[in-house]
Amino acid sequence: MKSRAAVAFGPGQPLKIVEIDVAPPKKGEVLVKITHTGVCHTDAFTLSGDDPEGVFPAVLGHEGGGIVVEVGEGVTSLKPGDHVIPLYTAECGECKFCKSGKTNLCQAVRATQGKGLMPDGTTRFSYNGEPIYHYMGTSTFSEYTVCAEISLAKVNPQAPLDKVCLLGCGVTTGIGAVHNTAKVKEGDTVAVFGLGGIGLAVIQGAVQAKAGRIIAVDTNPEKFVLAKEMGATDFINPKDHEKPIQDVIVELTDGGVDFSFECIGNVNVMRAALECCHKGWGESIIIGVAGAGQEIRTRPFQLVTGRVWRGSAFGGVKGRTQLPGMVEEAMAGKIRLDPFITHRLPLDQINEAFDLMHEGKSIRTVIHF
Ligand code: NAD
Ligand code: AHE
Ligand code: ZN
Ligand code: ZN
Repeated sequence: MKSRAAVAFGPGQPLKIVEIDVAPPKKGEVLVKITHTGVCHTDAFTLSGDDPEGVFPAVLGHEGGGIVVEVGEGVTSLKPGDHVIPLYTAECGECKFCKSGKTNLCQAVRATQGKGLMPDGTTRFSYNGEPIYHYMGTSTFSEYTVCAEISLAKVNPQAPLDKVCLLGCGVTTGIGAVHNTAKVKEGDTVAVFGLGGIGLAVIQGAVQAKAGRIIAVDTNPEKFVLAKEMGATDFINPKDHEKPIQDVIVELTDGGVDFSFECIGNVNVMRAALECCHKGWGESIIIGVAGAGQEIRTRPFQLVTGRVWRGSAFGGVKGRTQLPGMVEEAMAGKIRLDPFITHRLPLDQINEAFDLMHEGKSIRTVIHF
């Protein structure tokens, strides 16, 4: 079938809106009509060419919501008409990772997903007869996309897809990192580096966990307005200080924070986020994605003296099991989505969403088809 899509033809190039061909779903696959998609910084990261897994031409997008149109052979858990959120972290329930009870990082389709291919090693997208690659197993920047059955969470059909699409990445990642990865407890002091969609969701999670103090850090002071509205208690612009920002935070907090979250993808900030943690127990969670060749550094003494470095992907959330419940929480007002949606644009204007993000003007732009 034909589908309007925003195609990334090469690194650093604007997306091009074209009509692509989408082949029917094969065994274990599902054709989804995407109604809405957010634009996450990771889409911009991959488009920039910095992603070691970035392949072109590709249909990017991984923060979407849609409706099942057709199911392939053997698909039993979904049927046409079901409302779904595509998952870049699948959940097969059967692999070593799923069964471990220790991680959400299902590996059932991860290898092919990282190559921009469906699990059988081929692509369902083409343009002028030439293959177009998939992205993160989701490719939500297309009116129609094909996902593995295990890469789709079935959600309440009453849920507004133009909002709950944000649970496909940003909001879930931030909230999940607080509860599943860090396990923030009442009264804890938290520092959040980077106040985009991820950082704001961390603040929301920290408020839910009843953190005592939530220190919001960003080089763009305009981001403090929403961070405050979300529940942050302290605001720091590193540009206002001559000292390293970790020293400023350690002084402000009588020795450092209980938890810090890096929500930028800057390896220097990752170091600062670790080093602002309290000696003996402070934990720093890396959420930001850094480019090819980038590495983190600190003195091992930082770890010897009890600080912990962790990472979090999709907030440690198991998508098929847990996302439907998070959608219910959003519908019940327990998870706020509205503050994240600063802009709405039609697919034709998707490049403006990237501009708004790079200019620091948006938190999330939701694209409609
Ligand atoms: P965003 O661009 O909306 O927000 C980033 C924020 O960081 C901006 O407010 C910016 O002003 C701020 N910033 C930039 N440099 C800074 C610095 N040196 N010091 C302080 N603040 C600084 O991005 P986003 O969509 O919120 O994504 C944030 C990061 O999280 C990205 O790296 C993205 O790829 C990553 N991410 C990871 C996961 C995961 O599962 N691990 C999921 C989603 C996004
Ligand atoms: N492809 C990159 C890594 C990108 C990355 O770390 N992705 C995050 C999700 S970002 C969503 O906005 C993630 O979940 N990673 C775990 C996984 O399995 O991909 C690279 O460096 O190769
Ligand atoms: Zn994302
Ligand atoms: Zn699995």
